Amino acid sequence: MKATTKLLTTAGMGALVFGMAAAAQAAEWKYAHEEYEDDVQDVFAVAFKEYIEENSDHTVTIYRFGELGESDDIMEQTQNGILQFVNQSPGFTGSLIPEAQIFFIPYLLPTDEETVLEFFDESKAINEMFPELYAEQGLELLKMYPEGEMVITTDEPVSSPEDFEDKKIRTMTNPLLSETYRAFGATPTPLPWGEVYGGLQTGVIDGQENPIFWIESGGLYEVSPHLTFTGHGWFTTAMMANQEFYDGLSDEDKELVQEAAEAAYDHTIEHITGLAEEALAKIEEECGDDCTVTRLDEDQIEAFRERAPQVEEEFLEMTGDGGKELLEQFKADLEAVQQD
Ligand code: 6CS
Repeated sequence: MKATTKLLTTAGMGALVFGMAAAAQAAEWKYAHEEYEDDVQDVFAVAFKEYIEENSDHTVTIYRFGELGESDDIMEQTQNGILQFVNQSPGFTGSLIPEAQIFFIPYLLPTDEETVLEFFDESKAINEMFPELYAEQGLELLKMYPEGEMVITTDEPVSSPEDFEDKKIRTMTNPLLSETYRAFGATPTPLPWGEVYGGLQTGVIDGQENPIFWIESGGLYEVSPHLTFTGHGWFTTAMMANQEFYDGLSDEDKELVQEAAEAAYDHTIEHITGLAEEALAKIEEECGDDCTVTRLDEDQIEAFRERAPQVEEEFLEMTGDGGKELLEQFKADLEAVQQD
């Protein structure tokens, strides 16, 4: 064989081996979340997928609500390594990580959207303490973000704790949220998402809480037409990876995943700005006189707010010293953004 041919052959082989190695590195990642197409968690997931696919050879397949089961199922699949990424809300994670229930202490977060967004950006409790708590459960927390202010929907208008007497209010399945609704005077009924619409329709439950965009997109107002703005909290969610999977990534891929989560966060925050107002306008147009919208005034809010300390106490009882430290940091972070 001539020397030049031999050289070319060696170079060709090298290119082939290099190509095979690059192909072997192109991974197919699976990502599940709790919502439907175009809902907030889906907007996040699609932005994450697009960033990954535009900046690497990897692909991301998104699974939406119901495709792989309920919220608890997709968490289990992520912990078992069947899925690489999951978006699960503290409303469900609270039964796994008790400290995640902090979001259900009523009136802890303000209602002002700008302050809340700044809090999520800058909070040490959110960005430094929560990742450690999730890591204890084999999860690499990538982002926590708000989806919208909580609004209660019921079968009759409500404006006081007395109006909640005998009302069965569906809660997500963490024990502290049940405590909140007990404190509000209602009978809490923890249920997974898949049972909520039917439960409202059949009268198994008399009401539920969720952000306005979800009340609109899921058509909850059709079966639970009286909306009350109580100002008691925000629907918060979290996106994470299986930790073993994440730890096994190259430094380059870890950076890619972090950047994709950042890009998805920025895009999602932009998406939720003004979303509640748009969704409420759609509900009012669809529902007309069949729906009512009640915005509690300060005195009415006070009747609910004065019941918050008993929920905070319960949180501390459930979470011990770790919860106390988290709550103190959470409050300090809030104070810092409220002073700005
Ligand atoms: O209420 C729930 O269970 C659902 N709410 C929202 C806004 N997202 C997913 C969650 O499962």
